[in-house]
Amino acid sequence: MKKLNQNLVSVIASTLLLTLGMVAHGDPGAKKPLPDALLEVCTKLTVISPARYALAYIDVDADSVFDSSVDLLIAEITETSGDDVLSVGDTITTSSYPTSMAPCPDLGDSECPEVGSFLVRTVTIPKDWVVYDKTGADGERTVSVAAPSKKIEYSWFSATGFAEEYREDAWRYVWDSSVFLDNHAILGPLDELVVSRFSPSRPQTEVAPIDQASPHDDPFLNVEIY
Ligand SMILES: [Ca+2]
Ligand SMILES: [Ca+2]
Repeated sequence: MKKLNQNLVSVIASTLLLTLGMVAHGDPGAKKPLPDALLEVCTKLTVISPARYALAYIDVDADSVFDSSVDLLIAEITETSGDDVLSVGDTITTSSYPTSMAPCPDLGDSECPEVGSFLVRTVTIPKDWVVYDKTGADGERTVSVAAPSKKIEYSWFSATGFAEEYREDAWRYVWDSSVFLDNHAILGPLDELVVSRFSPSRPQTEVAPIDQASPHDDPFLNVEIY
């Protein structure tokens, strides 16, 4: 995450220097006085994406790289609290989810018919929630965000040496969980997909549990922790 923030600072610095440099050298395209130039810089800063701490997505073109113009966001956490570390006040954003293990039959084509939509798309992590980012002995990274007593929990698990998983759980009278899991190293190689309409992001479509034995890194789910 530090690397990502350093990149952000680098972009900000470059933009600032470029704009001020144009003003200082009387560039004919930069006739605005300095305050307007600074305003222009501030406008540019607002469109730079905030740092991202965890990401789950459907890799529509199966290239293992998240491109928001092609791939489909499942869920992410981004920096919105202003402290540049994963913390309360950051934002969970959810969007789409796979309803089958092969939601995009024509890879490379952005058509991806077997997807559902979450109804609750944005959560600013409240002050009394617990946030953690840990690395297990097996190298697996986990980012998890939970309400008190874990009555609501969102979790991202990275792939290294274990499973790749995004899940969200809610406790009312029973556990209502939506689970997207690719390549469980101990149980499998096993992929699992189950969607409950009462998990925290309120998926529009329920999906009964689907399992498949697959040793591959399948594109219905990719998880990155930064
Ligand atoms: Ca991709
Ligand atoms: Ca933060």
